[in-house]
Amino acid sequence: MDKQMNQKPPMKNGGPAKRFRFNIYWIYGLLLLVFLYLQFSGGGFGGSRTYDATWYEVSKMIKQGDVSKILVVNDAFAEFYIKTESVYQKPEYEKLRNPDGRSNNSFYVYKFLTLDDFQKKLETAQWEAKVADTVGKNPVLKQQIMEAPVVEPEPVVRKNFWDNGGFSMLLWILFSVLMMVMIFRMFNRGPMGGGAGSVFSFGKSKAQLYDKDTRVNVTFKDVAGLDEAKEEVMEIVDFLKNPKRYTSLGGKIPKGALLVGPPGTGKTLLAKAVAGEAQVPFFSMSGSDFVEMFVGVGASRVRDLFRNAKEKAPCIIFIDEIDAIGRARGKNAFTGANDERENTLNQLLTEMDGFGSNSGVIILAATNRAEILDKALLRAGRFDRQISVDLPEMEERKAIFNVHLKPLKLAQDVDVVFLAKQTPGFSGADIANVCNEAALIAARRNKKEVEMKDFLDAIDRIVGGLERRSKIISPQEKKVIAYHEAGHAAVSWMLRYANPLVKVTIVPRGKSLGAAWYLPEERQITTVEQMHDEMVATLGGRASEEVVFGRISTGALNDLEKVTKQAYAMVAYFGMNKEVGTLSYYDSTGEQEYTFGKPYSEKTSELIDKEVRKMVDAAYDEAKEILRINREKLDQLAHLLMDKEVMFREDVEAVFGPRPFAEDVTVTNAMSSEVSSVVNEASESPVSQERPAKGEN
Ligand code: NHX
Ligand code: ZN
Repeated sequence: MDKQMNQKPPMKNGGPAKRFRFNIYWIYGLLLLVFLYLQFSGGGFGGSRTYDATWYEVSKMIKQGDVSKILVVNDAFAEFYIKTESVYQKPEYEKLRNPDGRSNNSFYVYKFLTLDDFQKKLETAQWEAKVADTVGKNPVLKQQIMEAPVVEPEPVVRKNFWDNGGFSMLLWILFSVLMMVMIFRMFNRGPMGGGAGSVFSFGKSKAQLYDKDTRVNVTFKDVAGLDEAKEEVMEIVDFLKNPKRYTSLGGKIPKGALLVGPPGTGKTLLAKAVAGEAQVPFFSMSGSDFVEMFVGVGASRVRDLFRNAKEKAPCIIFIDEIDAIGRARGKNAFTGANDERENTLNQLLTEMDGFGSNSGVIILAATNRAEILDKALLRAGRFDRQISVDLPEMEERKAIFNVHLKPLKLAQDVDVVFLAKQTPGFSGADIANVCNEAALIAARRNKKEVEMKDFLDAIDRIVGGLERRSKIISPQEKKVIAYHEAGHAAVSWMLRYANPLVKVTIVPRGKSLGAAWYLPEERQITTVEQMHDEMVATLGGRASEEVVFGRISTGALNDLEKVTKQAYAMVAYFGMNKEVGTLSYYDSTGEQEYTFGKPYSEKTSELIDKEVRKMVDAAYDEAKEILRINREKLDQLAHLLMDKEVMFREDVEAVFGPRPFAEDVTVTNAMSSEVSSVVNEASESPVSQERPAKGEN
């Protein structure tokens, strides 16, 4: 179903041609040969078994006429073979029988002291047997019996594998096989069987090649959303298709472009679409494929990759997760492993400079953190274009949903627009996951079609984790949980800038025991008021516990963590605190993170702590105040929750009445002029902490 994420390579085509390939099966074959050799050299494996026998036992077999053959091996011991019919008729030979019920290749071994002695004993026994047989027989029969041939011992010379140093030879073979296995294991990291996985191409690039035979069949039509990125990338396609147009004016074709964006937003898909549109060969590999524990391997893989690419030019090289090799050099220089990565990076830089810019090889690379890449990679002439691939917005999500919904059997009630609205912050991969999960949920419920409810449950599951209804929660705890969540709901309902509530649940899910779900407004900037109200709403849970029970719990851990971080960011990063001032201690370069301590003095540090504390205290007091004023409504909500476990926006509305400022919130969504006016308002008004209620607890 999933064009965006799971493009499987149509075919693997790592190295040049299929030549003699060494793999683990050769070793198995070798072992089998050794085994067969042992089998036929009389090493004593296989179906035939031998049993040591005393003279008493052997002579009894002779006297009973059961012996079919006697072999005297190397003048050292004798092998007594028993007639097959005796083996299967007489119980004393049971152990010689084979499961097939017919054959009989096992025998008794009698070890004698001297050959002479053995022959004498044998003759005596055979004579005794005849004599015994003749007892009570008529003379003719007696004569016949006495003259009948006896089983003559046949001398055989057998070179014994074990006695001729066979054991040490076997050890030696085993040892060398083991060594070979170990060596090939070391060389054979990565997928077996592919040309690139074999010993002979160690140090060759592991890039997957998509060319004429295995053409990439992704085009821009398959890429939903990402309109700006597509436009940028379209230019690259044009470079590859009509290089003349650009070079004739003296321009140079760019060497590379960097696709930057959070995971799952479709960077790889976009790169594939470029190759698909341009109809050129496409080399794809991951940055981590270059990294190997052996020295020089990464660099030689880079060299090999570029050599292959130049042969196929014009073409595209795509390096996924380039941060694996492109991280800034010279950091954490204490580990030796770093050097290898630096070599690889240096080689990559050299190669990018090395080929003429008109040779028609364009390098696309993807990363989710451009800022940690080495500056040398980003300078002009290398990855000088950065194409940002962002999380999809409403309309784009709608388009992505449409792509992924196509293969599903949908019920009438599925509303793409609603789904897109309910999934802010989801990436393309997340949306693909939602669609798939919805189909699985519907299948589990034995439905013929995927319904809207399945989609909503899938979204819940992806956001909040698995439901854990089996978790045992005492009535006491349930009450606390219900009041905690009802607190969130009540406080957020009464706050002008808090995010609109979607639902509240006290069904344990993932790691949390309950949750209030909001629909975050999709906005680019956040005002002080919005941050403040969000903090108050987040503290509503703990505030409710305190107001209702006078006793607080550990359950607010996540809430407090979030609030503390937010307050800290407001004070130290966004310059939103009067005392600390319009300063930002944020460091977007990420360079001096470990070298220096905090970029402010001890005094400022104390001030920041104090102001953060003040801010959170004020928000907490505000939350408690709201709850005290609306105590009955809070009780109603909590009891509703304890009854139903889940509560929706409408239920809260039924208790509280329509949200006081609802219309203000929805307006800011659409028009950008509206948003900017809100910002102006924000910057004029003082940091809003002069709200009331520093009261009794
Ligand atoms: C726990 N989790 O881990 C339980 C399962 C207040 C109803 N003990 O704010 O789930 O209580 O609005 C060690 C000690 C997490 C580890 C205490 C990890 C506490 C979520 C917090 C709902 N919804 N909180 C919320 C929640 C919790 C937590 C801890 C811990 C609850 C609350 C976690
Ligand atoms: Zn909470």
